Amino acid sequence: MTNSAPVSARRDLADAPLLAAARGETPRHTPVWFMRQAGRSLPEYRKVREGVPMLQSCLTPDLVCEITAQPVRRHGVDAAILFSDIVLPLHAAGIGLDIVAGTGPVVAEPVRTAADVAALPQLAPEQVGAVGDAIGLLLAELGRTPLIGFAGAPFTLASYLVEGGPSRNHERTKALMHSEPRTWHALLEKLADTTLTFLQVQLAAGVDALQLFDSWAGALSLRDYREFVLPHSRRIFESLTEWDVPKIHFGVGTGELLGAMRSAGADVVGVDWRIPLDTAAQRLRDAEPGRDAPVVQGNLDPAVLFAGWDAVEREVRRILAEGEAAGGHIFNLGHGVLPSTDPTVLTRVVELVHSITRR
Ligand code: 1CP
Repeated sequence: MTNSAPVSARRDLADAPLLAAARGETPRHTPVWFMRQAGRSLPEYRKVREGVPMLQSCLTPDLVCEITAQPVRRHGVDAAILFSDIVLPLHAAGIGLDIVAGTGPVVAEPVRTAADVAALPQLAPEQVGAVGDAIGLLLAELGRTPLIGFAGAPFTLASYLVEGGPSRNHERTKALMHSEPRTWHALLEKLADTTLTFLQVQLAAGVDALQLFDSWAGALSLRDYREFVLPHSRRIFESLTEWDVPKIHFGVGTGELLGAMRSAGADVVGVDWRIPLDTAAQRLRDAEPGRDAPVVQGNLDPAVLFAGWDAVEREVRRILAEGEAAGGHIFNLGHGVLPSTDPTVLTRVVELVHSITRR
């Protein structure tokens, strides 16, 4: 796919707080959005999803457009994130998997041998054409709110494929990595290609920023991350440098990996609640002393949203102060919105972040 023609489709949102913050500039207020803001915490989401399987929803452009826009309308967040899933491109490529309510992605035939890896189909752009169509609808719908596209990073996708579903310890994945490194690298190379194709379709359709989710990378030591994962995630970022949009790299429990994750080529590093943002930023500076000041995203513990407003406000203020000390900051949770979260608390968090940081 070429990168040239469709760039003109991109909206000029230079003053949007999310994009200014991601570029290291001073936005008019600290931008705020929430991972998993579209979805199960919203009654309007549950209503439109009734009777439509998850993967089918992700391939139905008007439904994707509606669900993606819902949290923007309700909360006034500074960005929309495309309603989709990290396993969608695997499904679209023809890999047998389903998203099972209450469990998550379940793979019909887990990938565990060199022959399994060789037989994995690759994604063709037209197989996710519906996602491009949904983005086209969204650019008209969202006005001046940036749209974040996303994909799963090769390690996190590999974990679902090798384990066959969600995993606590990733033991089969790590066993493959250490016992058959060539098969492992072949698998990650294929997954990186699929992720790249999925992101290029989104970029060509006009997304304003993107986030690479390596949600489960925090299960790895820095040594293993560097050897078995980083080269593949880096290839993804490097292949996208021509697209002048901010690129965010996020994982859970990645306090020890932050420097490596930025060095993959990210402009913004997502941080979970286990490490203060100013400490995270210091680690990023120490890891790459020659680079521009880091921009961090995070990191309110999603469980704190259940603790009553006084606790929420206290934590939001602490995080904003630590974000200020960090340098550039995009406010978010440290991981996704939990399904039973009261959405009115999320709206109040947006209002609070905006009112405290308005410049
Ligand atoms: O029927 C349903 O409603 C299914 C629930 C659901 C939803 C709403 C799943 C299944 N995925 C999604 C949407 C989704 N997935 C979004 C929507 C946009 C938004 O953020 O508002 C995004 C960004 C994702 C990405 C995703 N899927 C990640 C990375 C983010 C993260 O949470 O770390 C991961 C790990 C997945 C896998 C997945 N899909 C669904 C579930 C329940 C899971 C996690 C399962 C597990 O614990 O391993």
